[in-house]
Amino acid sequence: MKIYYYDSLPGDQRLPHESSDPLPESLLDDLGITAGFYPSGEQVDTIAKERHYRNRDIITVSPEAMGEVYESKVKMFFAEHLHEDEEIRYILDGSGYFDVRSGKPGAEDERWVRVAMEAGDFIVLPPGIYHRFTTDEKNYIKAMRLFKDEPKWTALNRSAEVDQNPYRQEYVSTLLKV
Ligand code: KMT
Ligand code: NI
Repeated sequence: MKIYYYDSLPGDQRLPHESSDPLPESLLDDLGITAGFYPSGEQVDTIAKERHYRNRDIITVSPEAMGEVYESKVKMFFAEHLHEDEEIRYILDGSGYFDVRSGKPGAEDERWVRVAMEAGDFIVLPPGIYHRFTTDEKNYIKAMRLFKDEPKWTALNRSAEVDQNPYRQEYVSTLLKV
């Protein structure tokens, strides 16, 4: 797993877009994100149990697996959005990028942070954090998606209205304390 500020220069979203700006050491913590490496799936079972996750599925995002809808799916995953539930992903194979918003909302330091993930990496995004996903230049990732109860797919794309969502407001209040 590699973490850096996204350079925000034009160009395909699947390129690394790595800026050289130094990243604060505690950034993921400050954002309420848990991430790491699990060499075996057993540790996923443990975290799922601890957090009362009862459901999971496995998704492969690639042109082979998705056919002609691949490009539109990749664009959809890349729209900035939030969920009212945690988002847990465990990468089984391939690689891709999770971009998460850092900084105080609306402030100049509200920047994208890119988390480059590969097999064995996991990430837990808190409810209310704005984020997006893309495959990288290899166009292949296989990931486990974990859910507390029913698969809750609802992605709320960023808007003035979603900025006021109670889960968003709650998340922002934790950021302002940091
Ligand atoms: C997401 O949250 O955008 C996704 O689940 C994308 C597929 S998981 C690699
Ligand atoms: Ni999401």
